[in-house]
Amino acid sequence: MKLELLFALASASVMAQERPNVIFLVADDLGYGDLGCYGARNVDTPNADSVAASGLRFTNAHASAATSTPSRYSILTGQYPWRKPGTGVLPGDAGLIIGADQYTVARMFQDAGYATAAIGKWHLGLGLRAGEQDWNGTLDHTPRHIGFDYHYIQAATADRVPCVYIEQDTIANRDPEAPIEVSYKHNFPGEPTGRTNRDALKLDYTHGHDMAIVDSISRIGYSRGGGRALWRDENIADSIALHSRRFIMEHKSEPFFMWLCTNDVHVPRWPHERFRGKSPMGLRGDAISSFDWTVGQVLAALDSAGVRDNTLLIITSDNGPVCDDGYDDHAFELLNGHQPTGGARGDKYSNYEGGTKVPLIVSWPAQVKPDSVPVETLVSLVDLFGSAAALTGSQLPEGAAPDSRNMLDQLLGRSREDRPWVAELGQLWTVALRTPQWKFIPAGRANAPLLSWPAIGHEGSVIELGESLEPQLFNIISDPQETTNLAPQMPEKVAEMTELWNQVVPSK
Ligand code: NG6
Ligand code: CA
Repeated sequence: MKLELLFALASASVMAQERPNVIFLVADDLGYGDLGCYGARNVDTPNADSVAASGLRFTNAHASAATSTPSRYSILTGQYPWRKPGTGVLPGDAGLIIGADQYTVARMFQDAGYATAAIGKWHLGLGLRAGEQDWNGTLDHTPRHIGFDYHYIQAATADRVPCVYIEQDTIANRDPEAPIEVSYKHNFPGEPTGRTNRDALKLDYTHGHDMAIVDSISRIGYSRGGGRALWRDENIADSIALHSRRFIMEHKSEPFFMWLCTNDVHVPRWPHERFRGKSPMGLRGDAISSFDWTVGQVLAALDSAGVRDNTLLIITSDNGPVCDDGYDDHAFELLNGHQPTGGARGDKYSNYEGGTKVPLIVSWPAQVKPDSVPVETLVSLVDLFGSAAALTGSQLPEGAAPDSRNMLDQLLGRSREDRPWVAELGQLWTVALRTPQWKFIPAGRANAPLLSWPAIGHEGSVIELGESLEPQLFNIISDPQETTNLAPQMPEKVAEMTELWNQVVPSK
């Protein structure tokens, strides 16, 4: 072999080794204020805090939607959810909303030579046709078809049936004696529901969630069967951690990308006994402890695989926090001074900052110098795709990740240049715009400022959606809690923000 060729091969293999592993560790409904390093009270999160101490902690990071499905859709595809119909919160029998022809961040990593995995909460649909999945056979359109080599996932959320894990297109630990049936239209004859058997539930519901009973908790949707494949809620964090550790160990000698989504801290919150009573905040606080334990498991696996230094670990959340999300776990009553949004107005679902402002921690010991000063740069999770493409030096196909920018320098602490604006989708499909200084919520279609569920009236169940028939404008620098709508007195600013909105939000 020629000497030059040998050199070329040697340096290519050094390159291959140097490419960092990448983990997007995405919590569910974890608020900006829910981690110790972001000022949480009453709950300890030593693992997440240690990751922050080893890297960067962002204080102005935003999800592009205030609920899971649209937020996750935008991270994986680099396209805003409002550009594609059907990207709202999905039932558990929805078809996969990302087509095989859509270029995902996972596909990009795959093309760059990475092993790829999706582990944990999915909530982007499964199968080609909604409601027609062959749950007991092989699913025909899954994460495997959109760029993930491996998956071990919950179809939707823990509060939606089917309550089983899907691994490589089939139900994990499938019970041939107990095939599972799923319906979002009707109950199966003779099956108890939350409505009919409310007294038997170990966790009562406050709204919705009164259908199929699995593990003594009633859910959204109906199902029957499942047998030993059904999960037990208290073991979900363990199952997800186990499979992510395994994936890390199996791929320690090649670059890998892991889309690791915890079930914590989404409802129903039913963490393992060993987390119980860890915080005076009840089940929601204990679910935060459980989330932090998962972070610790990932760190331990990276350490024992010897790859921690060269792993880019990004910890964030899909949307803002909520206390009462349909189960009677007293999350609101037990806050004891803790502020899940870190003091921002609104919660999950909201166009106010509480809906989409998220924690964002970036650690890559080999390349990112730790900084104890928080990073205030305005960033959006929609840019993880474009930034990851820059990291791997990938050329994206025409039209891929249309809304995603390369913000790698910002994410690695090499630039403090703000994104000029970030866009945030609320529950009622209104898109708000944030610039470094201003927050603009255009006039909505309805005067529905509050999301309050029938038959419950306690304070913690009322969510401000931020929707109004009038435009709203806030000076985020001087009024971070969005208390004073400046729109009536600043028509020129409103016109300027409206013009920007018209340029960047509607589909082209
Ligand atoms: C809502 C559910 C809520 C939660 C949410 C999705 C009711 C009454 N509420 O419809 O409990 O599941 O959908 O949350 O059913 S997300 O984090 O996955 O977007
Ligand atoms: Ca969520």
